[in-house]
Amino acid sequence: MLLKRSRGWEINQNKVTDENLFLNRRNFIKSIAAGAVLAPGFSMMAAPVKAAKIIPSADPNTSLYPASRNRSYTVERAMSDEYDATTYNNFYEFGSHKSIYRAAEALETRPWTLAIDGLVEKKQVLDFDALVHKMPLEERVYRHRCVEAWSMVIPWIGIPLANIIEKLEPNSKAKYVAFETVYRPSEMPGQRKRILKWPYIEALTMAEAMNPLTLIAVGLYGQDLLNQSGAPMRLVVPWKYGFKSIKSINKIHFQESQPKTSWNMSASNEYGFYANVNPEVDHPRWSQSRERRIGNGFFGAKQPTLMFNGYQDEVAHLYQGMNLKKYF
Ligand SMILES: Nc1nc2c(c(=O)[nH]1)N[C@H]1C(S)=C(S)[C@@H](COP(=O)(O)O)O[C@H]1N2
Ligand SMILES: [Mo]
Repeated sequence: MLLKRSRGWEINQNKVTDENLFLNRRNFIKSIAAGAVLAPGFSMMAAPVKAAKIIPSADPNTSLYPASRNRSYTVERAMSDEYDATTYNNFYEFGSHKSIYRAAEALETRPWTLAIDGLVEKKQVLDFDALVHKMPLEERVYRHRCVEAWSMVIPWIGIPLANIIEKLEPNSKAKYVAFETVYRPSEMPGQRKRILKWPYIEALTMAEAMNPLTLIAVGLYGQDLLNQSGAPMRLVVPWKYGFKSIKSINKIHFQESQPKTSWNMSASNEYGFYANVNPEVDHPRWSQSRERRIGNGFFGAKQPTLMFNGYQDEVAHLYQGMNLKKYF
């Protein structure tokens, strides 16, 4: 393919507020999604080609982006390229391969509601746009590690989950919080297949949910989330394998018992409830001691996996005294 990669984040760092640059990059990705990007000069030759379609952002909250970076959360590794982060994705609702970014355009992200129920004072249905306007947004650069042993470094924009939970007032019986992705087989072709038991469900202990690292992401690379990244809101739990970071959430449920979660139900010997990144606990079918950095090429040098994905200081206390080989 003749696609030109956008430059690395570091190079563009001081252009973070350059709206045009972002819009151009974003529209570039969206026009690939619309199937309309051609090599320059190629359009004359190919007969039935659609004109490049610029799809405007579906997000009415563009004034909220970019958000200012919280410098307490930075990563010594280089930022991943936005192109990689938005074209190499896991989102099984749209297919069990990495190139789901075109298929994900079918998801209707407005209006979007978030239902809050279970053991909580303020049971309610929130409107996403109202929520995102009420809570201050911040940017945080986090490591992102998939259980498949690849990794990226991503600048998320989001709201600490604890700030949302405090407002909802869960009662003292609530020990866990579960999250659900929308169930819309008409828009999500993967949900018409039994790859997983739909809808996708993930969960955290209350202590994990309240940890300052846990984020509800509503954007990345200075803008709102694209569908493939889990628009309009997804979880980001950077010390756990990526499958815990559930996308396109429309329900949060507080409960006393440990929720049944999608990957754990499909193969509990491979995908534990905790799923903390741990170089010493291998997946039954592959080693977790090293990881492939997306953007380095398939044969690029691998790097060592970090305990709790490098967030040991922030989260190790949550698991003190636990046998991490048993509770993996
Ligand atoms: N609803 C839903 N959320 C999901 C997934 C999914 O298939 N469906 N995949 C998970 C996995 S395995 C990973 S690694 C991350 C990938 O996030 P990214 O595509 O933004 O890198 O999303 C997670 N969230
Ligand atoms: Mo993953």
